[in-house]
Amino acid sequence: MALTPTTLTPTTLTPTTLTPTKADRFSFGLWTIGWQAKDQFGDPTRAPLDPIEAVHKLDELGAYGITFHDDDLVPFGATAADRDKQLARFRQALDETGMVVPMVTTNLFTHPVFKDGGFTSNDRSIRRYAIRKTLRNLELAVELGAQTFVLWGGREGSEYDTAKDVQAALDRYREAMNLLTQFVTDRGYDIRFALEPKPNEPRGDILLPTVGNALAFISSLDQPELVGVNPEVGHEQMAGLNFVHSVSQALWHGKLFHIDLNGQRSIKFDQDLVFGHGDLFNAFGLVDLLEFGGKPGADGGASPAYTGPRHFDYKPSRTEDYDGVWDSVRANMRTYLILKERATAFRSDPEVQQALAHAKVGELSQPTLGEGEGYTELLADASSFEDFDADAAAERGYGFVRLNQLALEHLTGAR
Ligand code: GLT
Ligand code: MN
Ligand code: MN
Repeated sequence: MALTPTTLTPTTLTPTTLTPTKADRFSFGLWTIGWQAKDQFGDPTRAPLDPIEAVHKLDELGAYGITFHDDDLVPFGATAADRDKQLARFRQALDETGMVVPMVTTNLFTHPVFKDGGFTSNDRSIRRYAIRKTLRNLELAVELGAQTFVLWGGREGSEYDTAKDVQAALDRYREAMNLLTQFVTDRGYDIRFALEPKPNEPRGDILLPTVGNALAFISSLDQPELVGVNPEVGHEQMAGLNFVHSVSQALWHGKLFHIDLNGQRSIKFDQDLVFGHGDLFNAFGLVDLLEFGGKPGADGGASPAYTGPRHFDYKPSRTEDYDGVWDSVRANMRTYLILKERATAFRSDPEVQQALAHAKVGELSQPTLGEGEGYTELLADASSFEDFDADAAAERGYGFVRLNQLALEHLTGAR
């Protein structure tokens, strides 16, 4: 197809559809825009950001929610009076803007006390302290109306196999999770937990490194229904995994309680780039999944697969001043909306529908066995084996490349 200015003019991308509104449910972590860009090798390049300013600015830019770690909002070790004062200021900013707090999380990784972890530290007194710190923050999360409590166990892990009894660590992880779910059940709190996997960094190896590991762990808990996952784009991609597959399986288990959107370019350190600034093709697949991957039900699969917050967990690059920080906030939301538009165009293109049919994508939803059929009937069906012409069936191509090229052309605005 010739790329003329006409064919490259996006028909569905209008300023209106690309302007974020509260209905889009975009949220940002206070630690993302508030990151002062101190890294392993260099000092901060930005001044601290007042959480109150963060609330106002995010509201102005079209986000609906803000999330935080206890220590992002109230500095570690603050007096009770200072804590109350800061929380009052924060609540006022929320009231003034209508911004909500859909998720809260606890910092069990910055203070040196957590150098060997929180819930799974070898030191029992530190494990007890970590649970207490989490319980205090859980109360705050409930007070602020959060529906999800994320647990990223960045320090739960080891560098040396001799230094950590992994099975004992998993016992302690489970003990902590069972206590937390018991606590919210007893108190009647309406909040669920979401474990955030990451393979490594800051620890050499982190426990529950992938979505799959976390899902298996959750099935061993006392109240598994209260615990799901908070997958992050870059964390799965750091392990060379396909994020769309990870999220699909989380959805399949009914465990996608929250999501961290960002960008990552291949297997390396955690880049926390703006959403779409890493593997753009995979980002397209993800938005298509979240928006249009609903299970076929009464509406034939037209409802979104995921209705929770679209939460951005990224780091505005160290090169940026505050103008750059706010540009990066806009970029995250705009990219999501662009991809949503592109996925809509992809889905509604008759040529795509024809290519999907040719690729038999829909046929996979058809059960392999017929109604009431079991192995007896299957064994009796000569057409499934004795008379089946495997060579003939093997000859036909699926046309996946053409389908993927159509996706690329929609993604790039060429169609
Ligand atoms: C930290 C980490 C993120 C987690 C945050 C929640 S903290 O910034 O890199 O991926 O989501 O604890
Ligand atoms: Mn990350
Ligand atoms: Mn994250």
